[in-house]
Amino acid sequence: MVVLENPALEHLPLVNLHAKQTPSFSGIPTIDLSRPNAAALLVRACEDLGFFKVIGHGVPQDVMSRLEAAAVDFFSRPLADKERAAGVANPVGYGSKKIGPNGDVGWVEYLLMQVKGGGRGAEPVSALLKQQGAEELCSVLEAYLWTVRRLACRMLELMAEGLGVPQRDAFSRLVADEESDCMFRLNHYPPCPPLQGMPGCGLTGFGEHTDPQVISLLRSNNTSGLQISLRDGSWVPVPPDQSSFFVNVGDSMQVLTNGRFRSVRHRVLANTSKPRFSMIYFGGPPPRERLAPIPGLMGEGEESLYREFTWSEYKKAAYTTRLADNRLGQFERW
Ligand code: GA4
Repeated sequence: MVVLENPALEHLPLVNLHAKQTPSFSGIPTIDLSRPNAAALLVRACEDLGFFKVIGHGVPQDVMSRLEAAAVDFFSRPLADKERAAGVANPVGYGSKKIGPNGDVGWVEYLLMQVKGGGRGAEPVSALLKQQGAEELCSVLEAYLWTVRRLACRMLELMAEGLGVPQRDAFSRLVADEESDCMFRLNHYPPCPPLQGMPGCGLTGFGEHTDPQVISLLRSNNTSGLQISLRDGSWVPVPPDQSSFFVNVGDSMQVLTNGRFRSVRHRVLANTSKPRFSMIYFGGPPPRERLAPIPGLMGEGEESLYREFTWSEYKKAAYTTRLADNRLGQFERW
């Protein structure tokens, strides 16, 4: 079993496992992309929760399990090897427990990569990995990123259709461009030792946050831990499903839809018995792209809730914040 170096459990954030439950919550919506009603269901899920599960997605099981196996193999290497192979995260590279530059920590180790051209490669981390003998990880990454980017575009097109936006690629073009600023993250949450003398407390794997990008596509092994926050502030667990994708709306999409779609807060709790592995594709726009509500979506006299900004401005601002901060707050107009 891999144990993170220098655990220092007492310095990691805890969560109250007995927090209030929402009795009316009817579960995570599951959307079959091969069904004709997918566009309408996607829109409803993005408006209600900002989160849904996708089946009928067309990503071959083999690509998903090969990437998982390569990730398991990578994380099983000694710490110094992982740091050498990917570089120490800043922000891309290999990171252990430290998330972002502003003091956030979690019971997690990860590999964070920049994805050039909307999914055509994960340079420069992937070049480094190749030199260090992680060829299988590199080659399967390429196949995975290619299919997952296609899936992201397909869902974004369906969302535009479901919203009645005349331009089919109004959202998808943002993540499909040569210049699109996408990222990819492999996370490993080792099982954490039970917390002595602290009943009702769980250890944070990845603290609560919203994703800054347009859309995020997550796939994990069959270990629980992911939770999403509902509008009333309560947290609900997301039952794991290794053959499906979990999708969340990001801050940029909330802006593009003038608040109709909800950028959902989510977090991961460490599991006491099983390791969790997750892989997340973050579809982001080109740096110079101006983020503002899509004109075709605005009602008569409706004004933007946000002042205009570019993705590069937003990303820069995001890196000055803590994970749990409300990043869009400083861009709201009222
Ligand atoms: C959250 C979503 C993605 O994982 C990420 C994260 C990024 C990082 O880990 O470097 C950030 C975080 C994320 C939001 C606020 C800043 C930046 C850590 C952090 C404290 C890769 C992203 O794009 O934003």
